Amino acid sequence: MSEWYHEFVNTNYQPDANELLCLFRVEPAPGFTIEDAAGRVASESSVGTWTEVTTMKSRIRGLMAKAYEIQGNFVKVAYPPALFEPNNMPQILSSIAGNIYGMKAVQNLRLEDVRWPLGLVRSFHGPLFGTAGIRRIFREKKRPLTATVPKPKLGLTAKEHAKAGYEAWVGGIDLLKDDENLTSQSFNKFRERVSECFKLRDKAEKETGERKSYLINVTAETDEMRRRAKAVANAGGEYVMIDILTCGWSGLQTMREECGDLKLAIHAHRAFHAAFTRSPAHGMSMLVVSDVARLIGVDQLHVGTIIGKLEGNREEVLGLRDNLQRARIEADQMLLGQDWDRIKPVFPTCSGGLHPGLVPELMRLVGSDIIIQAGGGIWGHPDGGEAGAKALRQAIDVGMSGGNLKDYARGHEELQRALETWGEATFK
Ligand code: CAP
Ligand code: MG
Repeated sequence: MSEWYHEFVNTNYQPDANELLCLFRVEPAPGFTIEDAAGRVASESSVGTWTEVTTMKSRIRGLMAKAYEIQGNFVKVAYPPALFEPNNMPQILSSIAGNIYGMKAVQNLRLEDVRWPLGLVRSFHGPLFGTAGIRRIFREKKRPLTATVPKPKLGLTAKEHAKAGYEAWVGGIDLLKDDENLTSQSFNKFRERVSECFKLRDKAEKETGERKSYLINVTAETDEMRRRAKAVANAGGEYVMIDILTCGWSGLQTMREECGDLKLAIHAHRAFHAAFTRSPAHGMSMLVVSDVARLIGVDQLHVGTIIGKLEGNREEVLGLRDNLQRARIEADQMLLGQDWDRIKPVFPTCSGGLHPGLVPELMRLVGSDIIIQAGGGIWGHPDGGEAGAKALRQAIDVGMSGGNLKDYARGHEELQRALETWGEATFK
């Protein structure tokens, strides 16, 4: 019995629109050609294994994936749709992002992009609200929405957390946000945090006349997440926040169902992504993560800042923004293209090391149809959180008008103090 991996390579093959396509960056291990590696990737991610088997049937040949294009280290593979169970993301990823990463024949392997056929796209919900629905909640059509995470990340009590939220809300912030590692620890219990924060949220709304909300982190065991989401809905909340990668795609699919029933928006935090998205040689691109999150149906997702404290260059951040917001992605050398059909846009969230001195530049680079999250950039303000919040809104005013930060700061004390503390920056 010989290996049959090469039967999964056919560079004359023309995939059809119903097939799922993957773009892989493949680095063969010593002793293997790119064709060897490409055949193994297509085989082991569809129906094959290391040897021919007597149980093979001619009809199953129709399910074989095909490596149909090899350019340098880039390999495109086409997958017949019957390989996949509609609306079952873990199954799909166990195929196209499963065992293949561990094969000896590849030194490194990275899934760069996926084109999802309409049959699969229509089996997923997509976002419940999406960008437009979220903007309707806040009755805010143009400017970036704002969010803040009270810092330090952990240790504040529920009362202290709520008080910080109140200061930020009356200072002009739209969204209070929990940190990715704050759930229901002894010093800040979830249900106490719900009652304390929504009480002060209602007070801040009355005083400011603006809609205010809270990205409360419900990350936990799945049934507990559902119970926590119910508690948020009962308290009049509009959102839950979920650490989508540490929870896993099954948990997220369950929560999309639950939030659909409860009419709650989902803010997706991507903690853990850099463990497999950062290496350009091995893992999965954040672009594919954003596909999966949009299909399952989060309303907001972190995309990076280009100019903040966390990695993510201009090309990546703008690529994520476009992939989340556009109805259609055109194919090019590194993109397979995507028709997002009726799947709503996801609100890109820029977060990580942001402060007022960076905001106009961030908006020049990424635009204003974003959510801007600043934690340290508000709670590090020398005059406290409310002043920090005001400084952030003032910086956004500069970004919207295209004005000059220093000039505007002369008439705005909070911004002036922020610039004295952190300065301003431009992207070269
Ligand atoms: C930002 C943050 C966010 C990161 C997530 C933090 O705090 O709360 O979790 O932005 O990264 O814990 O670092 P600061 P990303 O505003 O104080 O920096 O947005 O890249 O997913
Ligand atoms: Mg955080």
